[in-house]
Amino acid sequence: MPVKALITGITGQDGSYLADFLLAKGYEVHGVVRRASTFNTGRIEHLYQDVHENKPGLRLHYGDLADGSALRHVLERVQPDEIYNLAAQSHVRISFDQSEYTADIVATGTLRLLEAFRDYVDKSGKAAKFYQAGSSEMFGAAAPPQDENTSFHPRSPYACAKVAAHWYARNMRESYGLFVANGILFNHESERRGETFVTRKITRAVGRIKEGLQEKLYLGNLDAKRDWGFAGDYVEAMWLMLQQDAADDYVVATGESHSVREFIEVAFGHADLDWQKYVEIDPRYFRPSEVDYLLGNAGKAREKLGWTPTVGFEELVLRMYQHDWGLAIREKFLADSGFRER
Ligand code: NAP
Ligand code: F7E
Repeated sequence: MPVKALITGITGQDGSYLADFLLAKGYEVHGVVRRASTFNTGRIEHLYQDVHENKPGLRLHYGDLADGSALRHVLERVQPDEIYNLAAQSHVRISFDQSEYTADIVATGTLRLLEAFRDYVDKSGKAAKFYQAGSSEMFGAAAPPQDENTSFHPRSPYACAKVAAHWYARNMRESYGLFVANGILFNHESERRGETFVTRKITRAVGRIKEGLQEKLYLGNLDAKRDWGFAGDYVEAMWLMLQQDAADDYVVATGESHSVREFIEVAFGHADLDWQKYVEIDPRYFRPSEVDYLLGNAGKAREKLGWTPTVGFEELVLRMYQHDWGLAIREKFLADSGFRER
């Protein structure tokens, strides 16, 4: 019998890489997807198989972290061995505009799923395991380098909600002895990153500017520093956390930090463009309170999980730029052929 995993947030960046990773290991993967009026499954399209033609390794179920009874139904139906809670309103800037919603999904939504998990383990008698997607944003204003012993000082509604979710998860472990692991992941990026996060916004713009499809790139604070890794590496750390004998909390990071300005310089450098001619500051992208400097110490993950990142900063930027330049070339071809407006 294959091991069964249930992933919330499977249509997101991390969910899609985790699904790739688990399917390659022979897992039966189940994902929770939200109903939307447009397709939201683009990142997992390559994994889709028609249920009528095949016995697919990947199966999708409608659900939402706002809907506790739907989550319970999915758990009962799927009977998973491992649950990865990746679903979230994950945009920090937007969490200032939608703070109650962010709290409902990120904090209370996690609690809903944890409570459903508790009852599911109780009824099924399965030694199922739970991964909670925590974030370096929880450290916020805490001085770098940050590790598992650093105190949280969240700086946004998103980060406050992630701190609550972290403690709900930890409390579930301490109260009931359930296997609940918290990952505290620093920023991780890829060519599947949402296009409003700063790295992808930059690499998309560089490709489009190079192809003459865009003239300017408007950004906010260029001085913020982040410890950026590759998402494909980070989903392996999630899985490793659930393969241990006991549940614990782990920081996952590269141990290298760069400013937004440095990211811009490297990305525009690949296109042989002078970034100063194209980048403009638009205060609308400033945050009411900023996280200035994140730099993770993943010593515990290295020692206990045997995890190390394989993609460094320069390679990450190059990978994203090359992908997005390719997208821009296609976009230009369609525009020049009259199939699409510039
Ligand atoms: P993402 O690309 O924004 O994906 C978020 C996922 O959550 C999407 O599948 C989204 O569905 C789903 N979702 C949003 N609201 C939901 C709801 N109410 N009910 C059910 N599903 C919902 O985020 P990501 O970068 O993959 O990150 C995965 C997780 O790790 C998130 O919890 C994030 O907060 C956390 N995290 C991310 C990073 C990072 O650097 N990427 C670092 C630390 C922690 P739709 O596709 O329908 O929108
Ligand atoms: O911002 C600055 C911005 O939105 C990075 C999420 O995955 O990682 C992510 O959160 C920095 C910030 O990511 C723009 O002010 C400048 O200092 O790409 P970001 P984030 O806020 O670090 C953590 C670990 C998560 O958990 C989150 O879910 O870049 N910045 N100009 C900008 N940021 C954006 N988005 N857009 C700009 O125009």
